[in-house]
Amino acid sequence: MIEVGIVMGSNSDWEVMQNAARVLKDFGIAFETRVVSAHRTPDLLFQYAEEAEARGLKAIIAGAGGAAHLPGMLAAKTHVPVLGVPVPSKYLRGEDSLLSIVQMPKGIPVATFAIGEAGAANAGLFAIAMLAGNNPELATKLKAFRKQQEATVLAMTLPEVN
Ligand code: RP5
Repeated sequence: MIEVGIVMGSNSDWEVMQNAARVLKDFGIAFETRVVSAHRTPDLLFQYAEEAEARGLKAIIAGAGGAAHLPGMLAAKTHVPVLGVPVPSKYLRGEDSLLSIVQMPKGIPVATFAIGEAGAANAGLFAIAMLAGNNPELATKLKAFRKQQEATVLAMTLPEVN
């Protein structure tokens, strides 16, 4: 059963959002990817959000750029947790996306991540952490991932100064 939905406002967001998909795939999570535009396909947005809980989704990772209403509107229409990823925009480098996603009114939360690739990857990891609460095997994988990161940093060296 699909546990996580990854949605984005345009296929132009894929370069960033594929980082969430990559993380979920590496951890063996069943996920789906969809283009759902808040402004251009609002009916589809409502349908996706309204069906999410009954379809068994445990989290929705939503990425959008510019006037990024997709995560907030999804959150308005479903109780499934929404993880918002600000996609870098052409003119304002994603600061518009970030502010559009993070400044939700009290009562309708969207967990907001960093602009771009790191945000997409971290949204994937955050969804995994949510699922790991009920899945000991997944929790073990997450701990191993953290240990691997730790080992990588501990093995880092710096050049000598001549
Ligand atoms: C937003 O507008 C999308 O999320 C995308 O980041 C941005 C540009 O969309 P395209 O013009 O590339 O389709 O809705």
